[in-house]
Amino acid sequence: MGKTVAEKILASHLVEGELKKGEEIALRIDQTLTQDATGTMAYLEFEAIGIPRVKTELSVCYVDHNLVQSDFKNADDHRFLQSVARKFGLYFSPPGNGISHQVHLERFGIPGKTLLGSDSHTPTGGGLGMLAMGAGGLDVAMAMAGKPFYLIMPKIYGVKLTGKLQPWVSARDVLLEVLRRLSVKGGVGYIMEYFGPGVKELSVTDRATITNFGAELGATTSVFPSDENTRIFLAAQQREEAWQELVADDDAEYDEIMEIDLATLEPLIACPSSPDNVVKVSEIAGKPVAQVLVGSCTNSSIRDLSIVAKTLDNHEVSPEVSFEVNPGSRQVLENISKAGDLHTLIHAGARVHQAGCLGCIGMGQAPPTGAISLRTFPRNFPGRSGTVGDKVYLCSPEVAVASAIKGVITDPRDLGAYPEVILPEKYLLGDGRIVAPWPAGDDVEIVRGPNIAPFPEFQAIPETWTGKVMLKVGDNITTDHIMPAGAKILPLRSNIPAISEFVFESVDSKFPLEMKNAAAHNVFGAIIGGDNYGQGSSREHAALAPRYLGVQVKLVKSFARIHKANLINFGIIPLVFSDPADYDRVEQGSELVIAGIREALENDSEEITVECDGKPIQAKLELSKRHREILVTGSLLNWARS
Ligand code: MIC
Ligand code: SF4
Repeated sequence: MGKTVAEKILASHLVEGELKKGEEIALRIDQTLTQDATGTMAYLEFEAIGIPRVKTELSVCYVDHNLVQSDFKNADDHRFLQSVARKFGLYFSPPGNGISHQVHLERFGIPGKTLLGSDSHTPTGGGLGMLAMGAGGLDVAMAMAGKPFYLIMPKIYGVKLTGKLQPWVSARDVLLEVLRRLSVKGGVGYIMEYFGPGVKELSVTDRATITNFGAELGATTSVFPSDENTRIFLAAQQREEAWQELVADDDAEYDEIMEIDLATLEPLIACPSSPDNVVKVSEIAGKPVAQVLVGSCTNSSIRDLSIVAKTLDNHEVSPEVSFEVNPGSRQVLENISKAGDLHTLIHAGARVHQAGCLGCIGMGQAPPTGAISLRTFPRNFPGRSGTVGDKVYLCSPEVAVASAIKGVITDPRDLGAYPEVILPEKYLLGDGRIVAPWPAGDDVEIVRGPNIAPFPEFQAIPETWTGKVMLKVGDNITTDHIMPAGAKILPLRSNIPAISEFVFESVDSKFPLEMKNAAAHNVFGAIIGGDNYGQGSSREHAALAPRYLGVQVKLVKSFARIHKANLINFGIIPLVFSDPADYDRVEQGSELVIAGIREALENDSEEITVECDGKPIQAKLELSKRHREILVTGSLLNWARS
């Protein structure tokens, strides 16, 4: 039987297991990336593993999230990261150089390779034909140490593209359409693979918009073939030698298929406060907007900013709108400035910022109270912008700029002729600030500021677990709910005791204090959740900080992939209701007893009884052999050491 692109890459990187859907497999990882907000912890973990130098083909340490330096903390972390990159043999991409995913696509991505990144949008690399996956920092640290990456062999969801996009409709709308059809949990357990005649109508950066935003489906990753467009992109990056053709066999089979005729798509928009809350722009046109932000790893390529600039050629930004542009990388900035587009943006009234994540993770750019903010970002989870009760909409650069001009949500087709963007054959590379790995053996000292706290140690789990339900939440809880980000909290990412004070801040601000009071009486915590618990960011802090506070069990209807892996890595037992209706039988404050949990893990039991206020409830242990061993020792680090 023929193979899909994903299956070909999986097969060539398989080191343990069999490529049977639903079974655990281990993959060799060729490249890794980290960003600063998850990277500080990942390198503390790498240090704890005790390997002197990274063992991958290539590893890059990016600084793109924590760019606002309101005190010493972020600046200290930047220096720490620069020094670990030197010591352990990584490339270092400094602040202002761009968003990890954009820069990696431009300068390092290679078709057919595997990439593991400590950020959920790592699948951006799928636009180049890589198998690029997000993971927790500890999994990335293990990959840097030369260990394989473990995952449950996903199913393959084929997305057949036909036709050609109409003017003013772009790659963003393709994935908004997929999200509209499948929802934020529709991709869980799948690799989304794009094929069909419509693929050749999309450039590599269009494809990267789609694979990046595909993270919001909960998919393991998304991938495009590597074809002539891929060669053209790599040639423009002066890296044509990295190209190889990689396409699915004609008789390849997909587990599911959906078809999208690109020609039938209209401009779409995701309404507050979930990426799958999608409607046609024309349905909500006319609502006043206060802020329009173009940028993020989803939509900040040269093409994206050029189309915005070309549209603004004959227009000005409405005085009612704060219109801001966050370029994806220094390369993007250099190229749009050489082409004159940067001048157009500035002249038309844009506030142009340094290249980086910025407002996408609440690092500045919070919108005004009660006002609509339109963003070309991937996420609009409640409060992520930094403003309580925010109204964030997600859309294409075309919809963003049209709305910035008119001051109201606008279908860009109302603007008339669609400007043409002609990209140069060779880009200015803009990579002069990237520092290549230092030679091995150089005596480098790691620079540690006072913001870096030692890594917490966790105990093995007991034979019988007793504790209390400290919080009960509903469906689609994001890691932004569990461990919020933003300019105030992000600088604490390398200090678990400090950051744990903010766990579940927007859901129940008393949670950390109540956990501490419980811990003082030796009472451990459980959290009850609904479906797709832990969707969104890969931040392992959403497991690590609750664990530090004493959360040891999570009992939910279903988990998001990366969060579940992070829970296991830090010794939190992930239980799934055998009967989802039992969710209603557990209350906040319920007392839980799980007798024989250790034995159940050791004996490969697939179910366990949880006594809830004296009444039995059945829960599933959906865990591999390796997961069980890790949970028994208390954490992946304990397991690796043993
Ligand atoms: C995000 O977009 O949520 C982030 C911030 O990039 C995260 C990583 C983090 O929380 O540091 C992600 O996507 O994994
Ligand atoms: Fe940065 Fe936003 Fe992309 Fe996350 S989603 S990596 S915060 S730009």
